Amino acid sequence: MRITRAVVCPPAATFPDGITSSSLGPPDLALALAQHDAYCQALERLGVSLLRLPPDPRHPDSTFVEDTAIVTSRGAILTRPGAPSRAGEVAAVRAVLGGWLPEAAVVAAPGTADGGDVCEAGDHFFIGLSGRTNPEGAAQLAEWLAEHGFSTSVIDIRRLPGLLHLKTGLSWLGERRLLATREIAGHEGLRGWEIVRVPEGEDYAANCVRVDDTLLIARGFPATSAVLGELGYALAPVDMSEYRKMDGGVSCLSVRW
Ligand code: CIR
Repeated sequence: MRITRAVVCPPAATFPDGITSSSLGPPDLALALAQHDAYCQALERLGVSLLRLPPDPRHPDSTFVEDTAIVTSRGAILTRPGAPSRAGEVAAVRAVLGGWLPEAAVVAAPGTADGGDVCEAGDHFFIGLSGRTNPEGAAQLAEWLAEHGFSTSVIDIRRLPGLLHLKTGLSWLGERRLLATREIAGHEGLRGWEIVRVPEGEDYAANCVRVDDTLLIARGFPATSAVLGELGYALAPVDMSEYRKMDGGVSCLSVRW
């Protein structure tokens, strides 16, 4: 799917109160806002029109909009986030998507699912089973995607402690090619796909977003940038330091379609 639109939501004043497992310290809100601005500009330079939600201080993690919806070329499905504190984030995204998409399905209880666990790879979707996306949620996503003509496979990452979401360690680079951390690269669910491994020590760079032939990637990971550059991708680096402190990566800051 060629990406032309994205929903974004800047961090609110409560952003440092969000969920995190990182020990990198609290995020600097002013810097996070500046990084968000630069992220938005990078998407716009790549031809993506943005739908901007207002900051939502009631939900500290609301800037990670990706987790609330999956939008495909054939429709959208709203998630039911696995972290209870994030459940209320879906309404704002539902409202903004409603203006653009005729119908949006929803993940229903007892299912839970986060968009960060859904990796689109053309007509195939990898669905991560994680601490956030449970088997019921993954099954509902798989059923909905199948009804819309997509194939799916489930990748269980519950025993891979370094990964909050599937896409924390996996990104689609186009055609049959994936970028993956070592931790996930050998997963049997990825057999048959060409895997580009993220160089040692740069796992955070595994989460990137492809827009046409350009990859939006985290700045500061030179070995990964070199590998991707050699493969012929144009790179659009963005500063992510403040989002990394809250366990967020490049893809988390937008819902794209
Ligand atoms: C959370 O723990 O839910 C947020 N602090 C980070 C969410 C990152 N989202 C993503 O990877 N799609």
